[in-house]
Amino acid sequence: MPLDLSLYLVTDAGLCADHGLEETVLAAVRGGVTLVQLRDKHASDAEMIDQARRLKAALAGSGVPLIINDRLEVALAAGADGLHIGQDDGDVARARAALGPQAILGLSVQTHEQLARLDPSALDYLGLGPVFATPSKHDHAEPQGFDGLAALVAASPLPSVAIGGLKVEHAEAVRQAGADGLAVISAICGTPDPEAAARAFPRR
Ligand code: TZP
Ligand code: MG
Repeated sequence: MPLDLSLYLVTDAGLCADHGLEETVLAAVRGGVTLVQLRDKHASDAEMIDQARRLKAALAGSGVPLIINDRLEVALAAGADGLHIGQDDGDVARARAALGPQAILGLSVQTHEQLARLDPSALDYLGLGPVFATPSKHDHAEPQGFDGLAALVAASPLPSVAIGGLKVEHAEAVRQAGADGLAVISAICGTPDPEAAARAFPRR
């Protein structure tokens, strides 16, 4: 299955609570989301494994992969399709070795130094940002804007997805910056109609 980064939904337990996590994710997939990342900074590993297994079952047959944020052990235990890690979330080589060659492995990158250091052979894609400041991540790095994003994309050895404060109206600028897609939390989760919110993004 080729990796389609065009519209990447990252979940948030609080923002997805209105319609329920599974229902929000399924609605978003009906609306055109191409990749789902389960992200929960507060759940225990056991809770996250349970959520991941339920989401994985719900997504069966959709062709949309389920990626786990940060926690390698959760990704392994839940049989998820992949893992997304940040700069401080452990070793890329170790994650690749544990997950095997078929799994999707993504890394968040904020700077050119980080780009210069990474081993692209162990990774499938990069998350680049934040493009804008966002209340959805309390400890985010300095916002890049679209010029900073374009510079990171130009230096990236891998497919990339932009993240951070992105809404429908930014899709064209993200495309022009060269990224392969947008990753969003609040533009879909926490909206009154997650399916319509996803559908509003331009197809690629
Ligand atoms: N990483 C960088 S910004 C961000 C993450 C997880 C949050 C993105 O959320 P939103 O609501 O799309 O700005
Ligand atoms: Mg992380």
